[in-house]
Amino acid sequence: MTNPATVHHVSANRGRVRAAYTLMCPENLVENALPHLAGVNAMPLATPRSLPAQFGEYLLEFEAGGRSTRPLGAGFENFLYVLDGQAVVTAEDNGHTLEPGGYVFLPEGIEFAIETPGASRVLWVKRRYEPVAGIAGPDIVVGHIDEVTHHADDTIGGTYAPLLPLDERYDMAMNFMRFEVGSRFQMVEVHHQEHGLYMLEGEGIYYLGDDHVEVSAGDFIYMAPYCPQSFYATGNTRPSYLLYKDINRDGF
Ligand code: UGY
Ligand code: MN
Repeated sequence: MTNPATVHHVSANRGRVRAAYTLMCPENLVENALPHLAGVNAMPLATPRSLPAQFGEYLLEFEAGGRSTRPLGAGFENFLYVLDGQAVVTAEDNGHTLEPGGYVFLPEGIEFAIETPGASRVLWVKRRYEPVAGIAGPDIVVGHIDEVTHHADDTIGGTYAPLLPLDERYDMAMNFMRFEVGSRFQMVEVHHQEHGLYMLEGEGIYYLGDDHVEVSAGDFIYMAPYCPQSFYATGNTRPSYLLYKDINRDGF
């Protein structure tokens, strides 16, 4: 059973689809299968079928022994982040054993296999790489959230830590954002990049378009280009989220 049966009634639903954003909460997610994944509940959070997402983001719930049965990721660059459990990602004959907070980025053209010895949850982000003449493609990146550098950012009232290099070879960022309870953005951002936001810890209030929505760990928000956005950190523990953002390209 995927979801604890805590929400039975539409009046308690928090999921939303609006012109500029989608909010999906754990109680909204429906079990789903994808090809070449055995023993894996592969739930799309954002795809081109939602608002105009130009990337895919999936929550993969592995049973013990869940695995890919053929190479995955062809035609895309791929990012995998372990939320809990352990996952082994193999690419170019190298096996990467990822613990919670561990991640791997594979440039387009590198396929991968994935398996988990025990039950595990993994976020998978994929997009088609946008090459630019005269700029080399990105490199493989393997890392862990405990090893990244956190930068203070007054405009968001918190810190951000890039999990990937931000130089112009990369057309996507995955940033770990963390906030002190009671802090808030100092501005309402409106920008041409889109976001996939997965709440890792804590809770807060997200201002999206014309709405204020309560969010907490396990929630996912897709923000379309130009979606007005601002965050207030509430609750008792520091909220944090993992944020996909397209970078270094203008979308033409
Ligand atoms: O980088 C960003 O655009 C980030 N500050 N946005 C967000 O957290 N909603
Ligand atoms: Mn933003």
